[in-house]
Amino acid sequence: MGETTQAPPPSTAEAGPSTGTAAEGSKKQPVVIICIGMAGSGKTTFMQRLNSHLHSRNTPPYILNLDPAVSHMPYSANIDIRDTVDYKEVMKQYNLGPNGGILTALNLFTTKFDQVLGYVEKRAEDVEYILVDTPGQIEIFTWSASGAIITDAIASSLPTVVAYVVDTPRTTAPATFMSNMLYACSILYKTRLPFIIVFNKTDIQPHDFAIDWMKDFEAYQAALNDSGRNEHGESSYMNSLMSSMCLVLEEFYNNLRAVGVSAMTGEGMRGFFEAVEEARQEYERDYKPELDRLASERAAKTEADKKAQLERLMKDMNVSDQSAGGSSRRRGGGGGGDNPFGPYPMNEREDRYYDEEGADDIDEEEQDAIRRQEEEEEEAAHAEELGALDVDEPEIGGMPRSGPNGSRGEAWPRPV
Ligand SMILES: Nc1nc2c(ncn2[C@@H]2O[C@H](COP(=O)(O)OP(=O)(O)OP(=O)(O)O)[C@@H](O)[C@H]2O)c(=O)[nH]1
Ligand SMILES: [Mg+2]
Repeated sequence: MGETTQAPPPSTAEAGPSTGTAAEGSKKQPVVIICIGMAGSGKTTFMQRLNSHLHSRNTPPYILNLDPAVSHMPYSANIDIRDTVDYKEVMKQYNLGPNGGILTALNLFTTKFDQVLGYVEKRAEDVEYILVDTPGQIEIFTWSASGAIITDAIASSLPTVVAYVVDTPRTTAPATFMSNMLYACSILYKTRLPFIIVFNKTDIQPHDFAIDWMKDFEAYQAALNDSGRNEHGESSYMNSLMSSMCLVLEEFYNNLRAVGVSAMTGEGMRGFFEAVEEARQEYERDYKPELDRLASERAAKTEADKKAQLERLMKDMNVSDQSAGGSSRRRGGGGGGDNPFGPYPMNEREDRYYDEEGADDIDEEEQDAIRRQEEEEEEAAHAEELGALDVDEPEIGGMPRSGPNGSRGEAWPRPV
């Protein structure tokens, strides 16, 4: 069944295990394929088909199951949400219905998704494809915060593609086709990821009609006209709405690729993997640079925040660059180069009491204390020259002459 195909270039297979030299950029990252689709569209069966197809090519994928409610899985997943949360237990404990239980289970799982991503990233060296199955109720994944968090987390780490699985036999009516396309459109614009529409179950219903409708507005219009007239031959309100929407969606159709497959028989796998390869290139071309731009914007903002905080701190301490350079201080030395607080050593911060401008504000007593302090310091400096500071000096009045780091601030209480 799984037809032999060399969809992705053979270089990937070669580059995989053989290149241990980590030549930058030579090893392709694996592509993550997230399968999304309406309930019963065949996501899980499609996952199984991809799995067996990739095994037949000797490139087994890494599989994540995010559907907590699946009862039978035809493949074994490397990471399975059911191993972490039991959605039935969640239903009981939180008093929820089935959909609420599934959503809450997914939310709980999302809180640990950084760990999951860690595992995925570790295995990214050894695999070419990472497959992700999503819950049956599409809105649980596509319209929930956790779905968005998971998708964004994966997509910011690895090339990611959305495979939107459509139940082709159930889309033959123009109205259902249109609602499926609208849904696909909303997912595309929400995730902004490269998108592949996978018309599944082509063993029952070939998908050519859908491709015609997507490419040719008039073909869709004709189908609408055939299907939706009332007994008087008038077009219904629904039909006019559909035909307007079809026009709107033209732009959307241009932005995606559509393939037909049968998850049951394996038909169309080659076309699908070709589309995946194209989508990967689109990710590298459009999505990645945008992602990098956002990341560098974030980094620049963090840097600017840090700088602003530092400036605020300096302002609070009244050590702006201008005052440091311009004021006439008694001691201008002190090598401000590496000192984030300005050109004076930190233990001379009290020097601002000596500022001529500020001196008037200090009372006599305070000035005396400062003078005494200064004398002590000059003595110490002199002693240092003579190497006298190597000797343990007795404490004066219970106060050590200097603090553990030689800091005057610690050695002397601030004058009151
Ligand atoms: N004939 C045919 N049947 C298919 C195909 N793919 C899936 N099915 C059938 O469609 C039904 C639903 O398939 P699933 O794979 O469970 O669909 P799903 O989207 O995972 O379903 P939920 O997770 O419950 O939403 C099953 O009975 C499958 O056997 C296909 O390509 N051809
Ligand atoms: Mg399923």
